[in-house]
Amino acid sequence: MENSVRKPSIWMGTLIGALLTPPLMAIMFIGERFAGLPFLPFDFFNWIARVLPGGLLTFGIDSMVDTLIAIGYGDNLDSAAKNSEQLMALMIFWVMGIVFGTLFVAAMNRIQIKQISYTPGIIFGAIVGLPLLLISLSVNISSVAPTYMQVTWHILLYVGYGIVFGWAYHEITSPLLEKGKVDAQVQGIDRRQFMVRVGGASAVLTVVGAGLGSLLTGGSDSTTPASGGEIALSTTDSSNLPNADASVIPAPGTRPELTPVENHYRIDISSGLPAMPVDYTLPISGLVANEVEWTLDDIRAMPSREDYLTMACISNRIGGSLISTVKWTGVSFQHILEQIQPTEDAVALKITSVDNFDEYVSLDLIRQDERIMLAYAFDDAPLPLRNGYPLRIHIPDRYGMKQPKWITNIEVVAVHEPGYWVRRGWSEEAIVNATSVVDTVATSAIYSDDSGQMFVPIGGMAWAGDRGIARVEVSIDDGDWVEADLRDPISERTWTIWRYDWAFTEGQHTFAVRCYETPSDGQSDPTLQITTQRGVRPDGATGIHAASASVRAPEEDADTVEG
Ligand SMILES: Nc1nc2c(c(=O)[nH]1)N[C@H]1C(S)=C(S)[C@@H](COP(=O)(O)O)O[C@H]1N2
Ligand SMILES: [Mo]
Repeated sequence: MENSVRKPSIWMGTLIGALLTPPLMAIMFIGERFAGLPFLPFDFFNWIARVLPGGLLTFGIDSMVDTLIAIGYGDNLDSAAKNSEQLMALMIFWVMGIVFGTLFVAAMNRIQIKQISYTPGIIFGAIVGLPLLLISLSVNISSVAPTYMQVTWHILLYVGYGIVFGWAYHEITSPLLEKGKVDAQVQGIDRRQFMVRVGGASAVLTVVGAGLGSLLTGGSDSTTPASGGEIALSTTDSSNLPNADASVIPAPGTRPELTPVENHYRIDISSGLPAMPVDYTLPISGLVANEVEWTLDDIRAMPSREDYLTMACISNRIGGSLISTVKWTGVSFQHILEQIQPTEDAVALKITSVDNFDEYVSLDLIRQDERIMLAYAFDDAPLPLRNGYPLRIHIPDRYGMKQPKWITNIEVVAVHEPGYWVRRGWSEEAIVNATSVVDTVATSAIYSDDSGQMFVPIGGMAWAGDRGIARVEVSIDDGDWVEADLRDPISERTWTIWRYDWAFTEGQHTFAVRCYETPSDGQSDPTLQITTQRGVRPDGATGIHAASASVRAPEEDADTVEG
């Protein structure tokens, strides 16, 4: 009889994998929302991102960013990038399910099974599930469920997944086993009907699961600490900033001088947000006379400093959106060194984060610069989870890659080693490059002076870390560089808003900008920003930003700026 059994094509396995994997993801999603259990597609993706060589990863991210900019997501790059990263994670997991489905049917076709048995399915579930479980246990930082729960949950899920695969295989072969020789046509119809039913059930389960899961949350991007218990409410009133009396008014359409905290850019190595323990403490150990383990309240009770700071990602492109300005509050690391008393041979702090990100900060640098801080607040409210709750560091004049978030441990060590991104080929010092950007050509704010001459306000920002902006110049249609007006910045470490009101001629024009940073000695001439176009890797982008706009007299005003 067995000779008459026509084995299903392995493409049936492909289809089964494609159909059965989305419901598995949906159930995992519910588990994550309900019980804080790991969501394996994200864990798997984060793991791949870590084991891939740095260059390959950067290439992948660069291509993704290029695509996002090309399809018009340039303004919202960081959240668009996170979303596409998550989409990519789901796709990869699905494709994996498809591959496994194919292999499963191929394997089943080789072993002759005479009656229904759960064993092959369970074995299959274990083969797929075990490595994923181990990966999850090693990289997951967002789960709040105890380990035994995580293990039990995934064993159940994968045994179930395997059993359903086994059952599906049985269903597509059993009519033949039972009825013996059946003609190919009947066989085809049976299989087709079966697949349609599985597809329907799979679609229902997936939609219900995803819907239920998202009902349980405001989205994983919530700014409320998952387990910190504090709600971030900004109390900073932007009409009350230190530069409130500045005479230069930003051109309409210039970016907000103070970034609303919820719009602060976000860049990190994981697709999800980590969970921080409710009873968080910060241990500082290693080469110190006085080991400490501080609670957040201990740290908040220390003498604090407040600084308005602009921070940018080293991956920010010229004119990009990975740059923001808010008020930071924290404790000077000089104060912390006094408490812990590093020993003679101590050289650096090794800072480790919940996501295994790490960076080193030299003690000499701290001793020279009281501004290096352990920060706990943005705009007077606890750090949002996405921006590093409960503690992060800030070092003046460095790109974000030098500023770990979600700090869980500080060890005082004798050797300054390269940190997470430095090991992956990025700049060792990561000193920010001076940069300037055209935000707006405010064609809707065209005005005329007494003589009837019409002007269009042009504006944007310039930033050079803690070095300060001495001068900004604009060039229209490659003409001479003319000086723009500078608004007093909120602080010497925030971006400077500039404005230039141009006596325009109608038409399509190009507006380029460049800045000069204040020389460190305060004596010599200001230094021009690097104007050579250079990509972000490894030292951060340089080059001139320009925008083009069509400018007409107000009757038929055009309001378009193209980067
Ligand atoms: N723990 C941790 N800290 C981190 C990172 C990270 O991936 N993990 N990314 C760094 C990078 S590359 C940048 S640009 C800044 C971004 O900080 P933000 O997300 O608050 O804007 O965080 C830095 N600190
Ligand atoms: Mo970054």
